[in-house]
Amino acid sequence: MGKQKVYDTAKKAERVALVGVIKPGESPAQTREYLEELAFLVETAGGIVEQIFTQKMLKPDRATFVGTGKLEEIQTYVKAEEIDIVVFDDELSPSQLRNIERELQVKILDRSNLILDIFARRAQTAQAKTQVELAQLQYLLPRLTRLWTHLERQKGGIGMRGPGETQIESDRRMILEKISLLKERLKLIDRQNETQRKNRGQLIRVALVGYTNVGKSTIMNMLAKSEVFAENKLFATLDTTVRKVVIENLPFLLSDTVGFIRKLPHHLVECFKSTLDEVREADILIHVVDISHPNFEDQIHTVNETLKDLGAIDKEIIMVFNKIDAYQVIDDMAAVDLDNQMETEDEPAASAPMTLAAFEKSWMARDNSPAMFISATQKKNVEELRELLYEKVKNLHITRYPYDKLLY
Ligand SMILES: Nc1nc2c(ncn2[C@@H]2O[C@H](COP(=O)(O)OP(=O)(O)OP(=O)(O)O)[C@@H](O)[C@H]2O)c(=O)[nH]1
Ligand SMILES: [Mg+2]
Repeated sequence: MGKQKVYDTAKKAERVALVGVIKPGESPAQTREYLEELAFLVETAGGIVEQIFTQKMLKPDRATFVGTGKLEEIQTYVKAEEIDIVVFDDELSPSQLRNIERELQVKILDRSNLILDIFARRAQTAQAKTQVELAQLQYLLPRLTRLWTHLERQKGGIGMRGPGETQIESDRRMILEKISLLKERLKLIDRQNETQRKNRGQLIRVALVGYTNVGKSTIMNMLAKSEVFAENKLFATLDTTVRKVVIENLPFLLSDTVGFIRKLPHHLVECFKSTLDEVREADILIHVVDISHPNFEDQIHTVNETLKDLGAIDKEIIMVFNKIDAYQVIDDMAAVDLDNQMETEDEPAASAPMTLAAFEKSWMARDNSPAMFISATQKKNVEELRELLYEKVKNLHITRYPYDKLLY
């Protein structure tokens, strides 16, 4: 880990261009947020975003993702500005990848392998490392041909068949063997973790869930007085941490886990299912939201969809709106920077800005799951959160263990 960091910073940061397709019905503000998030992912991976290309399309082009005219425009820019990597906001099919690479002649990444790359850097435990490696190999498998045709072309275009094909076959076999080996290894780790979880006894289990970078680990540290790694980057947390928390004299278990993001690669969700067992088996979920983020309602939606996917949406959920200290009435000047780089047209009027108090009111009226508005870093309304947790955990404990008078 340490070594890797030294190597990364010593190397010149790679220059990156982003490409996104604007779908019908998507507002320019949404598109801007989506691409800002992609830019944040690139920064987290150590790159510098130099330019953003967008194109309005019904759906991405099957062969080249964007239209050929746009691709030429990107090609001209990439050459002139010595861009190292072009990152696409959606997962590219193997043939799209091949076609685009042939045109642009630089490293092409899509959203999926960018996320995989960040996960690979962040993974600490054997479990996370194995999960990421498995996801990477599964991503690679259908794209193997591309690597080899590329190589063949460099050697002088001998054609697609012949020795290249044999090589692909043996590579495929090797990768398949590795995949089944990793799956076995994961099963073993899962069994060990399961035993560990069973040994934890009767304590009520609470899990922090939410979009990436919303403050889950910061809240964990605050409630559990622990020191889980938190920072302003995406996916600071990959491994689940569980701590025993005692409020008044009531103990329960609190877990902090990997954050969600839109368009999380499918393989990755599959591979991380066991890390997310903690969420599936929790009694209460604390859904943390970064209310200072312009797109936080979209993020709530993504988290709810992921929870549905995991079969965890029907649990008791406490909504915690964090970062109220940074909340500001959103005005359109906020993201001028990105606007200048993007060619979006006639922006419709933004929806009426809302004060925090108005938002609190409207949220409480609309949804009857309990909600808290806090600032973890400024310690605002933290006591109220503790009290609410105490009540919820106590109630659950009483219903579950009616004869247990030991605790309170
Ligand atoms: N302004 C403000 N910043 C906060 C607050 N809580 C957390 N942060 C910051 O938000 C960033 C992300 O915090 P984390 O706790 O790492 O977030 P996370 O949800 O665990 O993120 P991942 O593990 O990456 O999914 C850090 O820079 C925190 O200091 C808050 O109440 N107000
Ligand atoms: Mg975290």
